Amino acid sequence: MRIDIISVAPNLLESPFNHSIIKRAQDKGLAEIVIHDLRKFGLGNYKQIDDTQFGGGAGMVLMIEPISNCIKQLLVERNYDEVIYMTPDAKTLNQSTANTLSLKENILILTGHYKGVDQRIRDKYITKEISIGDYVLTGGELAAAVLVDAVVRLIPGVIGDEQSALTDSFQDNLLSPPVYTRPAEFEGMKVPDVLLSGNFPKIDDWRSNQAYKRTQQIRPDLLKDE
Ligand code: 6GU
Repeated sequence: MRIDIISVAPNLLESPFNHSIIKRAQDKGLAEIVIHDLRKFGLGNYKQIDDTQFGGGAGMVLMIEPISNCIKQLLVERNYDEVIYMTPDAKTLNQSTANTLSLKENILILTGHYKGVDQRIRDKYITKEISIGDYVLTGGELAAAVLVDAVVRLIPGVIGDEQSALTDSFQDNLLSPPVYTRPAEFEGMKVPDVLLSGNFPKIDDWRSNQAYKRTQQIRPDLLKDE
């Protein structure tokens, strides 16, 4: 999968993609992530990329021309299955969206800043708008990093243990059950007997029950979704 990201703060995106599993995915050739600095497409000597909004009001708006020029240049090289705009005024990212995106070949992500982008960019180029939750970040970069992480880890071969991505919290709209490792007892705190029993059908049952109980307690809204 190829992921292009247009950003006004490319430095913010360096670290998240250059470590651990996402780095390994790129090293293995399973994902190619390329960041484009919008400033390079800025207008005039000052490389202007934003301006005050028509109609008045506080905050700067990302201008149409630099973004349009950047997108047009990228479209010369390839077509995109989705052109995604990261913005708080959109539907919230969930596992189902991540699953769907992980099957795509080419994705372009535009990260917003300030008051957002000129609406005409959204109208003309954007095929999907994504928020990562009901709170406001200073820019879309960290949100894009969250999206890319959630998507890339689902590409077959990225996570060693194939089972692992499939049994995540949310893959079945349930939170994960509690997990334990050695020692079996620490300062009087014991691991539930069932997990040490070797009775795997019973262990599966216990995990399902715990997952359901946890979901009911912490995220009852997930049980109502379907
Ligand atoms: Cl995608 N961008 C910004 N700036 N804030 C957010 C967000 C995105 N998602 C949640 N908050």
